[in-house]
Amino acid sequence: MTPVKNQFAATNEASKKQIPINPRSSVLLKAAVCIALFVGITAAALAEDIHKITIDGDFSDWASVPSYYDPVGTNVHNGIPNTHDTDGDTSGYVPYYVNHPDVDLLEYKFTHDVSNLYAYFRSAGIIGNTISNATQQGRYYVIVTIDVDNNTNTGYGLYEGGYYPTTYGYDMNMEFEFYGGHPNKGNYLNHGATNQAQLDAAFQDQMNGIVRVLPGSYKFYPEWVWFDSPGGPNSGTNNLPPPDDYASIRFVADRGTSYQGIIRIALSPDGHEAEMVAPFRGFMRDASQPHTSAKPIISLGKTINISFSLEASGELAPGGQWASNTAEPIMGYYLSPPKLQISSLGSDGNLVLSWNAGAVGSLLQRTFSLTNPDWQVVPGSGTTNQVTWSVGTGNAFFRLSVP
Ligand SMILES: [Ca+2]
Ligand SMILES: [Ca+2]
Ligand SMILES: [Ca+2]
Repeated sequence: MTPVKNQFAATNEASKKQIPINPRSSVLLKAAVCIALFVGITAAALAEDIHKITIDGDFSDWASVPSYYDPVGTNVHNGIPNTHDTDGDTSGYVPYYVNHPDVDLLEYKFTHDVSNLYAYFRSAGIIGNTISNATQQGRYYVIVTIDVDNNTNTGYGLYEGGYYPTTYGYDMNMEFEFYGGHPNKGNYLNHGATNQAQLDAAFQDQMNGIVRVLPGSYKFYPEWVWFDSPGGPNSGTNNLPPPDDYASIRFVADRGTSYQGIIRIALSPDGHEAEMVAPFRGFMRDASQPHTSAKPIISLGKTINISFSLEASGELAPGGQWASNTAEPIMGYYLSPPKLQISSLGSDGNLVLSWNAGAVGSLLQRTFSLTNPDWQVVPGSGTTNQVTWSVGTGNAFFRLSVP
């Protein structure tokens, strides 16, 4: 088989890295057909398969995603009461128990596809449950905090926000706010500032579609809703520069006006479960120039660490107090590219190439030679995850191109 490393190296897309993985390729060689599969590298980190999740309140699409669990009720974990106050902001603070079933996280999951992060929460009580009356407007937060560079020297430690048990290195959030009895907004946050001057610089960066991953703090953060449309009354106030000039952002504050951007959430009919999506693009791009080729902060092939918290005010809680529940983080989550594989070779000589169902939208490309390759999209491959190829007598090379 002709070495293809150099051809691959000409691209930036993680999904195109080459591993000859399938033992059936030897069969193919006997048939005088050399099949090169360009798939994701194998990582030592937690490499979960990609899944396509629909944000619709039906949780059957999560069935094959691995679960993580958090204690219930008055249980203590790592010396920290399960649901607790958020009054502390030091690493050594030991919070006290607050009875607040709505934020009592029991189970959580995380997955991704080629362009989105997805989080799943199951609570003992009702997610997003907030009071609304003449004098009270309740607050509820579904929070996913991400160490986007797998580096504890950037970002902040959870304790600064009153979240325990604490872990470190969190740079950005995807979160959803419920306020005064309704879903209010889904937004991104950047925790890469430790003072007002750095915060001002971060706002300027984000207006230009840039996030710098820097040492940060809980206290100083821009918070924005991303819209896949130009600015307007119900969308952004800042149009973004190319290559994101189809989009706009609006800086938001908690308890503010309601906006529907690209971070979305759906609850189960009983309110115990939530599924949430945050597209990669809302995490913006790094500061390299020109900006049109700046790298996305979140993309396939990266390894991230992920913390889950539920947090709410206390009007509807038996304990009557603000409380939160933070889970053990998912460490070393590898954003695996879709896997291209040969799923069958029929006696008729037909070859079935397939890739993850969650990666529908990717394009299968083929070339007949790796010398001056002419990669052509296999017709119809963009709407399926399986293509049948009639094997001839020459060579054929395949790769999967993610959107
Ligand atoms: Ca669903
Ligand atoms: Ca819990
Ligand atoms: Ca970090």
